[in-house]
Amino acid sequence: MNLFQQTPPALGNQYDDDRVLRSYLKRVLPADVLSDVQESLTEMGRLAGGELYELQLADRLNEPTLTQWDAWGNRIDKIELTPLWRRAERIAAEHGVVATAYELRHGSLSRVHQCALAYLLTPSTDIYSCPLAMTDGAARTLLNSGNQALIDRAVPHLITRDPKEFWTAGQWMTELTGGSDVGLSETVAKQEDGSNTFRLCGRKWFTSAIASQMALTLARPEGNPPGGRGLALFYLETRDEHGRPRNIQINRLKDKLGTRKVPTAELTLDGTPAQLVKGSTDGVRNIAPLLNITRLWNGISAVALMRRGLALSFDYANKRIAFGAPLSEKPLHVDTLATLQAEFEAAFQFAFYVAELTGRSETGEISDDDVLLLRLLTPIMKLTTGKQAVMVASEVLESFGGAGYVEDTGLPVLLRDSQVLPIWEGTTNVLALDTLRALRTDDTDPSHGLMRFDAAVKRCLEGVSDVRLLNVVRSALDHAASWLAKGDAVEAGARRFSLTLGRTIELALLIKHAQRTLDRETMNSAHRFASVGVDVIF
Ligand code: MFK
Repeated sequence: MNLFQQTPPALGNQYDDDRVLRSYLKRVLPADVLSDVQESLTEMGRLAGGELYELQLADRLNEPTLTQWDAWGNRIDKIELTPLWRRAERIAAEHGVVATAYELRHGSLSRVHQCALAYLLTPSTDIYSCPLAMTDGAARTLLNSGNQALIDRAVPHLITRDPKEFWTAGQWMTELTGGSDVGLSETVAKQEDGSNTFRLCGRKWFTSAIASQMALTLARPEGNPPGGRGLALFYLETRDEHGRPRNIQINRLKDKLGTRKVPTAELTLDGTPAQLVKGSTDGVRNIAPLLNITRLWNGISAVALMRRGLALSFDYANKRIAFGAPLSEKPLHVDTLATLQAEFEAAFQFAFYVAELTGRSETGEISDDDVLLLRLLTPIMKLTTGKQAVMVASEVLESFGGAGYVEDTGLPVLLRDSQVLPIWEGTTNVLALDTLRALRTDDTDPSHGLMRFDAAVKRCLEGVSDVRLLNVVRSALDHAASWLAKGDAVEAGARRFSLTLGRTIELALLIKHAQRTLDRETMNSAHRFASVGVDVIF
């Protein structure tokens, strides 16, 4: 009997095949820099589309495990990672997926190079980007803190390329009292007599990637006032020289919808030794550099997952015959994918623009105005791309029909993993409120912050003559300004306002890219994105 067999979707070299990434890097990197980084990206693209993708499919049913007790009744709280994550850790270290941003081989553009590596690695590792993001954020936070002893102790481990020396870092903020309202944290820090060491006591409720060697966390030194200002930022190492937890109990691993390779845990800190990172107050403000780096990673992960889904879907469309022709020849299917592609390209330009600004802020090649712009764009980018990733992942699954709903195709995980992106590192609503706060960072009048945003958008449009596209952007900007000026129900509308800003700057960046590269496909995506619409205020 000759039964029909469907050829499954396949991946090639994920760098070579990515028109959007290659065209973007060609525009922003000087030719000598591009030629210098090309080899590392080709290699990462090869791993992502080859060895790692195969391992990912084979590792599909494996999950991290927690063993709390040994055979003799000793509490050990041992975490075992899956083979995919063990491989990912080694590759990440050797290929400098954190290190590249700190080696500064190409100045501020090193951040762009690093984000390109992360973008290629992420979708084949079931969110190994989580520990890498926190590691990167911890390195940045420690370096910004000026605490030389902790910098000397930890940063070399966080930014090394040697897998034997490489540490990852945790970011322990969330407690039962709140993942968003961190100022309610109940963990107490007691100073040991006559020493700089504190002992932390409390419960951390949602601590991602618990296999890390160190963590940055918040706790309230005894006698400090309530709220975020009364918290302090602490550094701790999770295990002693024998590998035993340092007065930390791992109560259980979370049973989550997605990110199931990430060992996310509930912890009890029972006298955990820790050191102050920077002062004994203002913990929320002091941990903010970490938040901003992980929010950048969130956006890069969002575009990376969108790209993975679309790479598989476009490939499948050439292989799947329905109603007499491949899906790639069916106008409705092609139109559907083109709309998703436009969302992805718009999100891509935004996430990498924030990477550019982040790089410039780290090397000091940035104006005061752009520092404030970066502060504003980071939450907007994170919230906008997170929503786009979920929508695109859902549509990608649908583009496969029933196969997209079946676990052993490896497709459903794309949707489950994307769903975390609008949740962790600040939900859409919390970041919408942060957007309002960031508009006021240098001034009590938020319209001044919005004028800075307007100026950034208009810079993208210099030399653009397409009246239709210009009108879409201008009308969204005008609507945002008039809505903000009205001043009523600002909090209730903050999500729609922030998403409008996000989609508007995405369109402007897409137009800029099309204009500078004269790339017809990008211009088509810009028109399609504009047609879908950027203004969601009402
Ligand atoms: C795929 C890769 C993704 C990475 C994966 C990582 C694993 C994920 C594990 C987690 O989910 S960890 C938990 C993540 N949690 C959050 O992101 C918290 C969400 N909540 C917020 O962001 C709230 O807005 C916040 C906790 C910051 C509000 O707290 P408060 O106590 O009301 O703070 P407040 O008064 O707004 O701000 C205190 C100071 O910090 C202010 O400065 P000043 O003291 O000078 O006035 C703020 O301006 C400053 N600040 C707050 N957010 C900032 C910031 N500064 C710079 N950047 C920011 N983002």
